[in-house]
Amino acid sequence: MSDDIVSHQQEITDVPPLDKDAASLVKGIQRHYLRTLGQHTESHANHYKYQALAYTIRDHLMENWKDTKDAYLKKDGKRAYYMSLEFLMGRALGNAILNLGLDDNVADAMHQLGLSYEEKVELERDAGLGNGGLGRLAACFIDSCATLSLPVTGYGIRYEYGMFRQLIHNGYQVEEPDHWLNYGNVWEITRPEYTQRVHFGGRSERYHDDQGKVRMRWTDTQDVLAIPYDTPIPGYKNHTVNTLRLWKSAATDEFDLSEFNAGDYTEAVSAKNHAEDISMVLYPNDASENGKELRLRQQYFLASASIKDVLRQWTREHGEDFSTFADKNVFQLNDTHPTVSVAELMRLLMDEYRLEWDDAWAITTKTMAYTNHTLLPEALERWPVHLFGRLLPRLLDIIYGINAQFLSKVAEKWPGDVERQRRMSIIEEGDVQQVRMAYLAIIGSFSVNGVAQLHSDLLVEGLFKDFYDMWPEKFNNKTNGVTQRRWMAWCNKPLSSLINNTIGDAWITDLQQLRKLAPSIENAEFRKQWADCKRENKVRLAKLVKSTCGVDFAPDAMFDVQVKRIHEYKRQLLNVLHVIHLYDRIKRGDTENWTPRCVLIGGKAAPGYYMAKQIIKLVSNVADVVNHDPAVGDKLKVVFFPNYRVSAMEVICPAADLSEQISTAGKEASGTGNMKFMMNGALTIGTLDGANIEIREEVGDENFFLFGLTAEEVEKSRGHYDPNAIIASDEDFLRVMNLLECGHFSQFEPGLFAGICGAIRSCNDPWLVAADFRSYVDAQQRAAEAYRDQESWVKMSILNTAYSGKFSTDRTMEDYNREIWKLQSIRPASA
Ligand code: NBG
Repeated sequence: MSDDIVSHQQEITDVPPLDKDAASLVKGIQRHYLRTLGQHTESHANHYKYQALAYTIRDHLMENWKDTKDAYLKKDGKRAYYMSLEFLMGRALGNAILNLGLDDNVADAMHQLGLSYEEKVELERDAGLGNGGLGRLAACFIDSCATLSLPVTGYGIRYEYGMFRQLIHNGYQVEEPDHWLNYGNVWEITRPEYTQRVHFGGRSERYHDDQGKVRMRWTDTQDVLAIPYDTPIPGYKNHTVNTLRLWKSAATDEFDLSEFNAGDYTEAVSAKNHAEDISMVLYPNDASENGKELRLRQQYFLASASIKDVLRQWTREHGEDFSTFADKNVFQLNDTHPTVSVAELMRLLMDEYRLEWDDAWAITTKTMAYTNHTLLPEALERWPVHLFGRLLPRLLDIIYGINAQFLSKVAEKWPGDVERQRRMSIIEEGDVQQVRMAYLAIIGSFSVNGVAQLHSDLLVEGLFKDFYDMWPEKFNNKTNGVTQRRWMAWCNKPLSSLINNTIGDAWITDLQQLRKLAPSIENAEFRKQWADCKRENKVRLAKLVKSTCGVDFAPDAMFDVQVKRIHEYKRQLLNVLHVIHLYDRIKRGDTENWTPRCVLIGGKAAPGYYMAKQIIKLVSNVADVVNHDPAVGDKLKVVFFPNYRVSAMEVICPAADLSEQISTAGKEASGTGNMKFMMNGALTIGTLDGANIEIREEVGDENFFLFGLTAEEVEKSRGHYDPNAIIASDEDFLRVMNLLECGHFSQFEPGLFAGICGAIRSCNDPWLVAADFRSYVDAQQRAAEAYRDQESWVKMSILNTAYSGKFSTDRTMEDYNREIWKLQSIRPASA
C-alpha cells in the first residue's frame, strides 16, 4: 500500500487527545516502561523509571510543539535565532512538568505507582552544555521567549561531552569527562532530513558564471555533515513549545566503496572520527579564549549549519527572493563566538544565491545583532589570519572585503587619522596578524548591547569607544535576567506556595507582581512563615552538604554562599581572607555577639587556569583546618562544594542567606547568580559592579551590604597601588596574611600558597584584593550584626524578593524584542 492510499483512509496524526489526570499519567508511565523501554517489574535499573516518566511528559509537549510550528508558519512573521555556542540547560523534566501545569497530577501518579517523584527527577543528568553565566543566560532566554510566545529558535552544538565533572581529590580539582548522553536523552528528536553540509579548507577561486560575470566560489573543500537534534522548549501554560536545535557533526559518506579498496575500508571509516571531533566536547573556558583550531571549527560549524538551515526554510517559503529577508529574520549573536555568521551570511547570499555585494551587505547588517558579555581583554576573541585563511579561505576573503569597505568609511569620516584606522581595523597588525571577531561583530550588526547598565556604559566609554563615535545609534543596554519559573517556582516550592497564598500566582509570568509582597513585612505571621520556608530550604541544603562534603551545617547559622566559576576577578580569594579573619577572631576569643556562619564556596576552574585551581586548594585547606578545630565548633563551618552545576544551584539558591557578589568593580559584566539569590530572599554583599548596581537600586541601599572601590576608583588606582602598605596598616589583615604565609593552612607543604600570597602583595594585582579587604570585612560585620536581629533580617529578605521583579528574563526578552528584534508574539490555537 502506498503512503497516499493510507492517507486517504485516515490522518496519520489522528490520535485520541491525551488526558492530564493522574490516572492517565499512570497509564502513560506504565505504557512507556513496558512498550517503549521494554522493562519489567524486576528491573532494578532506576533510570528506566525516570525515562518512563519523561516520555510520558514529552507526549504532552509533542502536539503543542507541532501546533506552535504550524502557527509560526501560517503567520509567516518575523523570526529570531539565538546563536550560541552554549546552552546550559540543566534538567528538563521538572521544568516541563511545571510549565505544563502537571505538578500535582504527576506527584499523585508517582504516589499511586509507589515511586518517589523527587528521587526520579534527580536521576536526570544535567545538560551541561555551557560554562557559566553566558550559557545559562541563553537557557533562561529561550524559556522566556517560549513563555512570551515569541518565535525564537535557539541554535547551538550538541556536545557529546558537556562541562566536565569536578572531583575534589586532596583539596585539588580533578576533571572527569561528562558523558551526559550515556543513558540516552529523552528530550531530543533527530531530524536527519534537515542535515546540512559544512565546508572547511580548500581555496577560493574566481570563475565566470553563465552570464559571463566574474564570481567567487569555494572549492576543494573537506566537508562535514551537521545533523540537527531538536529539543522542545515549553512556555509556561501557554500551549507554546519552541525549538532548541543543536547540531552534531558527522562524516560525509563520500569515502566509501568506490574511493577505497577493500584493504583501506577500516581506515576510511575511522576517518569519520575527525569529522565527529567537532561536536565532541565543550571548551571549558569561561570568559577567556584559548585560540585552538578546533574551537574555530566549532564556531564556523554552528554558524554555517544554522544559517543554511534558516535559508533553507526561507527559500522553501519565499523562493530566492530575498527582498524581505531582513524584515523577517534576525540573528542574535551570543558573544563573539558565533560572529563568523556575519561573513557566512554574506558568502551564502553572494556565492549560492548570487546577490551583489551591496545587497548582501544591506541584508546582513539588518539581520545581525551582537551581545557583548565581557570587558576582560583575554576574552575578546582573535584568530590568527593564517589559521583563518587555511580553515575558511572564502570567509577570509569576505572579511577583507568588509574591512576595506569599512576602513574607507572611517577615512571618509576622519580624514588623515591613520592611527584610528589602525585601531579600528578588523585585522590587527603585529608579528602575527589577527582577525578581531568583536570588531567584525560590531561592523556587521545593527545593534550592539552590553548586559547590565554599567557594563554597557563602560563598553562605549572604553573598549568600543571608536565604534561608538562612529555609530552611537547601534549601542544599547539589555540588563540580564533569569527565569523565575526554574529559579523560584520550580526550585523553591515552599516559598512559591507561600507567595501564591499571599498575592496569587501571577508573578510566575509577571515578576513585578512580587512588589505586592512588600506590605507583608509588617505582618508577623507572614514573616514567621517566610522564615520557616527559608529554614526548610536550609535543612535541604544542609543534607546535601552533609552527603557531599561530610560537614554539618546548622540551619540556624547564617548561610553565606559564593557559587560561580572560579576566577581571580570574581575574588573568591577575598572571601577566603574573610573566612581566615573569622577563624583568627575565634582563636583569639574575640567572639562576643558572634553570628554562627556556614560558608559555602563552589565552582569550576578552567583546567588550564593554575591560579584558580590554587584558590580551590586554599578553600579546601582552610575548610579542613576550620572544620576540625574543636575551638571553632558551630561558630564557623566552611566547605568547598564540588561539581557546582545547574541542578546544585536549584538546592543552593533557595537556602542562601547571604549572596557573595564581590568582583572587582568594572570586571563582572552583569552576573546572574546574584539575581537568583535575590529572588529567593538572600541579601547581597557586593561591590558596585555589573547588575549588583541595579539590584541595589531596586531593593534600596538599606537592604544591601555594599563595600569596595568603584569602577572609576579601580581605574584610577592603577600605578599607585601599594598592597603591602595596606596590609601593614591593618592588624586584622596582617594576622590573616601571617596565618597564610606561615603555612598554617599547608602544614605539610610549606610555601604551597606562596603564589597566592605573592599575588595579593603585588602592586600589579589587577583585582585589588587588598584594596577592598577592610571595607569587605566591615560589610561582613554589618551583615553578621543584621542577621542577629532576625525580625529585621526577615523583613529585608522579603523586600529582596519583592523588588526582584526587574530581573526576570521575561523583562529582558521584552526589552530585546521591543528594541532589537521587533517580533510579534504568536499564540498557537489552544488544544
Ligand atoms: C559572562 C559574564 C557575566 C554575565 C554573563 C551573561 C562571559 C564571556 N561573560 O557577568 O562574565 O552575567 O556573561 O551575560 O562568559
